Amino acid sequence: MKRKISLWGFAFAVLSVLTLTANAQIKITAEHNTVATATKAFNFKTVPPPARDDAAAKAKLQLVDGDLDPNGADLNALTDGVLPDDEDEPAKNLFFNAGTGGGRFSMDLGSTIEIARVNTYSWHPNTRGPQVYKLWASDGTDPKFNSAPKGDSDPTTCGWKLIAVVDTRAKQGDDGGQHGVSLTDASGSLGKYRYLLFDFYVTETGDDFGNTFYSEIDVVAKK
Ligand SMILES: [Ca+2]
Ligand SMILES: [Ca+2]
Repeated sequence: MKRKISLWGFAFAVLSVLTLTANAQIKITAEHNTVATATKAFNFKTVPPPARDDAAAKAKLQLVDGDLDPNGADLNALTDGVLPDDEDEPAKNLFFNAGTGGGRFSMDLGSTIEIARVNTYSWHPNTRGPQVYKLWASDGTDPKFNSAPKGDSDPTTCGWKLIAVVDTRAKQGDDGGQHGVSLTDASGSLGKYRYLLFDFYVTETGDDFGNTFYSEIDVVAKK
């Protein structure tokens, strides 16, 4: 288990550097409601609240690498439009298994669409609140396209484009509460894609419980 954590951590450090040059136009908006202010409405300053009828609602999700925590929900919880009612509700969140360094899953939207934004939401009273992840996207047309590249392989070598590296951990102070992230592009479109690939990472390795409680992921089609 220790080995797995360091592997994912290494991949994260390497790819963080690459992203800075790859996607200068992508805007990452990360907002936070503290434990005291978070409510089940998931209201943020500018990040829209989670939607039930977004383009991810009918997407097919597949676990590519890693183990989900049996105390949590399955992948469908990310796109079902259902939100936890309070800050520590394992059954309504997806999270990777305790003691592991996170994992990878894919989302098939069914057809290629122009994506205006991708929003991710999480809620937990302490270190499982913030989000640390990478997102790739693909239209699936590259002859080398692999829809399920394992966690130790670089998706950009098999038809994926890195969209964003997200890290909402506070530089200092409390990370607990609700985190809402919205990925947009200055052009109004993130691009035309059918497949999304997420790597979720632990927020800390001080104990076995660093895997984030993810409540929902929305993919919003450009109108
Ligand atoms: Ca949704
Ligand atoms: Ca949900």
